[in-house]
Amino acid sequence: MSVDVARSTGISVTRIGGRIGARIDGVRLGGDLDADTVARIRAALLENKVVFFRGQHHLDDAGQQAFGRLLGELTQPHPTVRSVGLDNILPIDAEYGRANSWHSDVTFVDRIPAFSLLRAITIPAYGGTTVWANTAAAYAGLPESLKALAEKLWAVHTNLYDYTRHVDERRVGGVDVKEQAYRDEFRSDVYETEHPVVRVHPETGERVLLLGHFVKQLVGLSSAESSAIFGLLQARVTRLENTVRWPWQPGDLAIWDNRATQHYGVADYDDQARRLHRITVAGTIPESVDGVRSTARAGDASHYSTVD
Ligand SMILES: O=C(O)CCC(=O)C(=O)O
Ligand SMILES: [Fe+2]
Repeated sequence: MSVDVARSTGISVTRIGGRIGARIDGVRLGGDLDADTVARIRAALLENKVVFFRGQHHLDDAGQQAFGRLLGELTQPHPTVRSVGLDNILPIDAEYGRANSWHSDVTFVDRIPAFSLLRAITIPAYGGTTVWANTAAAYAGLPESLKALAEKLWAVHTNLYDYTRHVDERRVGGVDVKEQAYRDEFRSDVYETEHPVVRVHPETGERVLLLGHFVKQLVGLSSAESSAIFGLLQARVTRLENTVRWPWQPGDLAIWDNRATQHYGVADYDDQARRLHRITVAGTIPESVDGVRSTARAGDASHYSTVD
């Protein structure tokens, strides 16, 4: 475990996993943080892929957004889900659905968000943790043969794909009305984007695997071939050694580098209430190792976030 105390700001960064995850202490988050502290948080985030802050009870939606803007321009809450949004906030509420499948956020558009900031509001008495996986470490750990294969592959990501496969087991045979309305809205506009399976991270230069549950098919392969190769590479991402799990408390804030991680909300809290508020910082359009950019095949995400 490494503890690194910054001279000027007094914040400390403590690793909590071998490949991903750090807790940051000694900082009160808000829109008024000095540039040095923001730079240290950003550096810790890029290095550890997900960082956690405890005890940020003073933060409200406005404070979360003001802090988020120090990391970059915020996106709209979501490309299609608007009715539940407050300003730039997307509520993540057990009432609407459960994100219990591995994904990076919003990969079905061309401009994948750079960072997601999730703040705990109502947390169940047991269960409801979230797990993150490091997609840069997953790439780095591949044998040369699989790196070479992955670098040549492209994948079609869509918001239509597979969403219904992840029905909460309690509701098999009938999806609850609120949840169905949320899903219908989620799919109200169809987005389809071709992304490279290996992306060059725009800030760190690392190569990362860009996969997750919005992938529909690998370009030029049959469905059977796509699922076999997707399964092989995705399993490298989600290996337990490659992950960190966070037990939420009210007042926690997590920030992840959405370009270098996937995450999974563990749906093991029965009927208890659970609510968190998410904002996302705008990102750029991915580039392959050959410098070829992702292409939108359907849907225009220009209202969601601007790209340079
Ligand atoms: O509910 C969770 O733990 C994860 C939710 C999620 O996928 C997100 O906030 O992007
Ligand atoms: Fe997510």
